Amino acid sequence: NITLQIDHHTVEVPRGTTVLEAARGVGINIPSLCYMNLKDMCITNLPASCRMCVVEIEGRRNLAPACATRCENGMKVHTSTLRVLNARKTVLELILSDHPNDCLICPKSGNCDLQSLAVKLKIREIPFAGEQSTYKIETSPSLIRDMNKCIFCRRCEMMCNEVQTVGALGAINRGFSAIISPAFEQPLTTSECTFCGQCVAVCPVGALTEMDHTNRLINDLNNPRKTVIVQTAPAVRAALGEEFGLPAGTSVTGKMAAALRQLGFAKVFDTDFAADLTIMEEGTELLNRLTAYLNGDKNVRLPILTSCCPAWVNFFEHQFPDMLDIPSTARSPQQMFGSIAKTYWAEKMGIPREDLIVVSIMPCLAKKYECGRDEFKVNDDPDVNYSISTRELASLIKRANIDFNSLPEEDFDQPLGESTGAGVIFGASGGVMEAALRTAYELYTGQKLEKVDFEAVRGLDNIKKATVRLNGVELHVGIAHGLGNARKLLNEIKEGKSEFHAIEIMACPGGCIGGGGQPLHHGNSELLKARTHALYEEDRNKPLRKSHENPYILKLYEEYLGKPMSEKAHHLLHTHYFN
Ligand code: HC0
Ligand code: SF4
Repeated sequence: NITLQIDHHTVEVPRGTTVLEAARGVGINIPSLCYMNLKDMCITNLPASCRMCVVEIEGRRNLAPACATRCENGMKVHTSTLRVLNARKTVLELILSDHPNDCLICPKSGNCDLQSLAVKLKIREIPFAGEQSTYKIETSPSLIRDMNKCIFCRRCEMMCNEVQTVGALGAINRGFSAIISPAFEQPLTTSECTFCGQCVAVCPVGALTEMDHTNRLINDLNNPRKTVIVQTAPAVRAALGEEFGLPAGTSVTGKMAAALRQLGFAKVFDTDFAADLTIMEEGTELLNRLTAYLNGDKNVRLPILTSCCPAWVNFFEHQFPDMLDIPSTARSPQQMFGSIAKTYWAEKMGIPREDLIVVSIMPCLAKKYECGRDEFKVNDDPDVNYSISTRELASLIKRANIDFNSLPEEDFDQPLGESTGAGVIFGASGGVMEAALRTAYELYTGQKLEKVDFEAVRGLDNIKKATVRLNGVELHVGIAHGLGNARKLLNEIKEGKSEFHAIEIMACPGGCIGGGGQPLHHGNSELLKARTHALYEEDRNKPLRKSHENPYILKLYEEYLGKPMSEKAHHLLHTHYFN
């Protein structure tokens, strides 16, 4: 270990620790814009480009960036001398000299690191008046890209290239013209972008934000001719509370349902219901493929890959076009919900399709894009009209003057609001696989599964593995979160080296709980762990924890779909892939 002095603290840290981390460890929050550290995933952004974290080290002539300076024995560091404060102020003034001054109407206002620093350092004028960038603002189904606001921290680039290995964003041009952009300055829509939104999740300013649908929703909720219903994704309940000052990991399922009712939705339903439905379809597909494989059918492709994450679907369609027959054909729970709501439920209620609006609340930005895919429309009417993010929901609740924290706990409406614990854990990496295992085990063996917790598939390890015995058969499953990890598993399949029968993939770190539409995670893995914990707690407390025990799912099959993978189920709940 190394001992050093930081301001008035004597600090002992392991060798290799940076001054920034050592200081934060004792509560000295040295400001930074570009630095990011996803410890559990071994990812750090260390371009040392913003220079906000400079400190004075005794015996050194120049100020040093704390994020890129390793601690040394006996080092004496000062983090807030006059020289340091003046340097930080100048750096910030320089950044602001080429930044639009429109905080009042910026989508990131109130949640912007640059704005907070300007407040903290008491910036009252911007002395370096000069040329300003004038880039066109680019919109896509999921993201808005405003390069006038980019401060070149390169966090987005790191997420897109290192974590996701998508490579849609990179630095181009030089000097004043340098920007972060898809290659050849093409729009995101024609690039390799998957709309995972991880670049948005780490952008410290308003350069990358979500496509906002809140005004559209307010209009629809106030249209007397429309019935507007809502579904909420599993991961939203584990993070929404953060927007109202509740500690990370507070589950706000009941308050969320109450808030949605107050906002004016005619019915408050749950995507978790459709997650249970997904397990019925995907689980059956897995067992069918496995049985055929065990019977020596040479045409059957294993492993089967989950297909509920739209950024992941986008990724394999773009990057592995020769493997489109491996993923499950099951639609995502979001889309299964829309499909069932606009057929089974609408028919039951006597609501004409054109008068029904289905909105989803998602932790995800790719879900916005998924709603618009042509396969999920009937006569040009989307099964899910549009999706709003956890952050957008929080802003709506605030706009409607709802005191979220004092709301009562309310239940979802039935029948599309009933779910088991298996549906809840979909929101965390490993959850879809665990849910599938709970059902596949019982359907395959005909025996009751006593221990429903599959600990091996949980957590933030990059790639997780488990082996489950189904009678005499050993089922090998793998789980990856983050598209870079997914790529590794895909390459193994391509090379014929995959050891798995089934693989779950979610595009975002930690699964949907770390989605691009959640309160920004900024690469903080403790936050992801707390949210994950909230979902497993909710699962543990549910009376039913296996998808095939959901009484309303059983009723849906009985009254409408027949059995899993039936012709009707195929038509309403399955899809195909394109490149
Ligand atoms: Fe997810 Fe989903 S679990 S992708 O992460 O499967 O967004 O939360 O809603 O559709 O259920 C996101 C979360 C969902 C879907 C579900 C799946
Ligand atoms: Fe890259 Fe995802 Fe951002 Fe697209 S949304 S640019 S894939 S990080």
